Amino acid sequence: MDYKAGKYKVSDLKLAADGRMKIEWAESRMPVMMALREKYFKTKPLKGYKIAGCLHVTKETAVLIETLKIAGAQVSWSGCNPLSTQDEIAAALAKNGIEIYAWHGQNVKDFYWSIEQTLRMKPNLTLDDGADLIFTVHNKFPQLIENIIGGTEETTTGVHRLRAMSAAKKLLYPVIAVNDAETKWDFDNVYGTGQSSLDGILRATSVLLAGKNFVVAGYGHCGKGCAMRAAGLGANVIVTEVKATAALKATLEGHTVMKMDDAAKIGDIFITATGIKDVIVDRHFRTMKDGAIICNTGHYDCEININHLAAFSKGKRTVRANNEEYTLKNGRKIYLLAQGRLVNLAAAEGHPSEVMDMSFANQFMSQLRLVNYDKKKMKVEPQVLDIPVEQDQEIAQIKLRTMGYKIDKLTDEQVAYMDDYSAGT
Ligand code: 9W4
Repeated sequence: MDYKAGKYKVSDLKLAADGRMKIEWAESRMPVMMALREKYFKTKPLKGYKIAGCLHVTKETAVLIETLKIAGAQVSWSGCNPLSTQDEIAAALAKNGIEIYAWHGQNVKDFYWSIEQTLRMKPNLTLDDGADLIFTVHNKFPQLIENIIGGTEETTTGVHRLRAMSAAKKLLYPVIAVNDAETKWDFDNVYGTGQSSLDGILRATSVLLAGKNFVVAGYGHCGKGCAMRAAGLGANVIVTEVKATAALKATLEGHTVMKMDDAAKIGDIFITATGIKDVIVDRHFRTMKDGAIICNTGHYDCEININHLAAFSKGKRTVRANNEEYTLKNGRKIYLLAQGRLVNLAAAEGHPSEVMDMSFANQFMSQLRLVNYDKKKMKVEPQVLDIPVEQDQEIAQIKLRTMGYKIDKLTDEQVAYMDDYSAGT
């Protein structure tokens, strides 16, 4: 462990060169973040502001951290999940003078110790993924709140908890719900999870998808993304659902819909994306074909009942990274990927950098918005704030521009026509 009090605690500073190369790769795929650097590196609108962040230490997060720094902020950082920190990234950030406390495989005590270190700078802003930093401030260091102008929150779960806290009048500073930006959740879930889940399956198995029966459990945004990409690679997509409207959408997208009891008998590859437990259970394992591959991309690892699988097995061995072969009591073999955990994170690299580009542009612009309120001496009540529609449009516009696309604009006459209520049809 490399530790310098008040500066960093990371696994191994010698990993910094490798981490820097990965960060540069992410930079080359994150044009919106690069455009924000270009726009703000001279004026440094965040100068004089201290940001404590608690978010997965990945190559994309490194791009966010260094963009905040380039725009003038003083930053201190910890990871928001004990298993998500990439040690080479943490090393590269520490080497670049970022205050960071994060290493892979932290225990709960290390985890909160790291968060507390980031608060020693007495931040003016917090940046969260899961709201642990906000909770730590409120529960353990309420004296810091007088210095804090606001915070931002990245995830659905975090935003949900903060809304509950706000309703109970327990939230003591304003927090922007970055998760609810259209350029965040709509793209993360469909295109990010869609591609990275297929990526995880391929890395763990290297199977041909064309011609296979690919069963997607759940047709929410993530399921839709997985189904779309599997179909693109030539698989026959079968969707299982409990919600009639979602199932109907799946059929109109060209997929087959059936009950899991029926899909279990014919599926070659199964992916769960429901957010519900016990989607694949004992009676399904009993009817599955020899060689079936099963995995999960939902947030919790209870969608596939692994206890049932183990109970119906007579043996198990690891055949490849993130791929365990279960030999069933009926003689057939089933392959479980990433132990039923999120296959896109455990067997691949999560959302591609191009997708994180937009999520983190929302983070950056939300931090800047809070700073601008402060500069204008605007008093914002403690509450969960939405992302303005203009911010979504601006981020989408920059993304399109960097991709080389131009779009049309309504003329004044067209706007007047749309708003005209004087004449009927
Ligand atoms: N990563 C994660 C969490 C747990 C975990 C034991 C070895 C989420 C969003 C972003 O949760 C995240 N457990 C692992 S690997 C692993 C990884 N194990 C379990 O066996 C493996 C996580 C956001 N994100 C992207 O999606 C891409 N860049 C990002 O910043 C990152 C990580």
